[in-house]
Amino acid sequence: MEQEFEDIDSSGRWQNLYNEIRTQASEYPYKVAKLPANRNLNRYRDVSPYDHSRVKLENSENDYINASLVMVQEAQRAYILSQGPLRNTCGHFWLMIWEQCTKAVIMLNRVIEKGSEKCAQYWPTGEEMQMSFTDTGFVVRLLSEEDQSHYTIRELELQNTKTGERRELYHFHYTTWPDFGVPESPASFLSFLFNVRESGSLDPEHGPSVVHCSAGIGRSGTFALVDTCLVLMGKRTDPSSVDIQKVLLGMRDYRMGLIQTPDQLRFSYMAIIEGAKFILTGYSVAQQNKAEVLLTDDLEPDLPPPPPPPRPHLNDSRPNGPCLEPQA
Ligand code: PTR
Ligand code: PTR
Ligand code: PTR
Repeated sequence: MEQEFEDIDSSGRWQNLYNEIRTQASEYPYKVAKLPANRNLNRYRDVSPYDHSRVKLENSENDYINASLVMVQEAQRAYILSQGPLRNTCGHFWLMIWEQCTKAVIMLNRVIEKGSEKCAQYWPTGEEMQMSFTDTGFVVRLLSEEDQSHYTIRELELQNTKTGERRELYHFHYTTWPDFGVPESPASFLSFLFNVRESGSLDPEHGPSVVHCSAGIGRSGTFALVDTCLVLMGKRTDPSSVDIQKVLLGMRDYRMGLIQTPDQLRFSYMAIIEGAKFILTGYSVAQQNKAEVLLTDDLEPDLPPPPPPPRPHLNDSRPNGPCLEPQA
């Protein structure tokens, strides 16, 4: 994989490779997204969820939300990739999170980018400021907030006012990734990803995590691709058999436009290559967090050769709990 990366770099083929992926990607109908009734529920005219993989709201007059369930069977991963909520869809967004038994929201954009609103402010910014979404009956509170240099981790409480139940969930917010751009370094991104993984939110005993940016395709696609490829490399006896382009094409069957620039594709390769060095040597998360230090300082960490530890196989079924039957 490293050799492949070097070759593409030295021959300047990222644009070609990206174009190939775009032409090879299949297209599917997205009729529901285009119904007149749903017009004001989409942030961008040209980014729609396919009908076959869209997430449906269950307890709502209109079941439409601009979000797609992206599944990679072999990795036992499922993510909901979503547009950044609009002001008039925040209630729908929380309803989806509740119904899907989501444990973490992974946000990769800022509310304001280049001077305009790229996503509604859908969570409270202070512990004293709860937010109510009366259309769907949810109340959200901020329980804690921890700032890192490139991201912020929050704990939120989501209350369903119709049943009185409350759940806690994580808000992992990467704050330094420009749209149509890439994170500052693989290390800062990997530190973020390892934190998300360590929370257990991506594991199959929870519903799918919700990953969003502004359109829910460029940055969100990059995040999902890197995570999935790292899972696959950890599972296979031959990690080098993981074909990044093939994995991306597979994910594009579930949501259009995943990864929006040749440089985001190049960054995905870098993050997968660097991430694999940590995953395959079975480093603990504490050590993985040092990735940031090690890699930012441009020191090649002196790692032992990678004997892939047998990763525990995650259960297919979720244990009994308040979220018994999330959408498969
Ligand atoms: N792909 C975009 C287009 O063709 O419209 C290009 C684009 C780039 C759009 C940046 C928006 C961008 O962000 P902003 O609207 O904040 O300038
Ligand atoms: N039509 C919009 C544009 O090109 O600007 C759609 C769009 C916006 C697509 C943002 C991708 C975007 O990036 P991301 O998915 O990372 O928010
Ligand atoms: N902002 C994007 C654009 O207009 O270029 C929106 C977009 C959506 C672009 C999907 C491309 C998409 O699919 P693909 O990358 O496969 O062409």
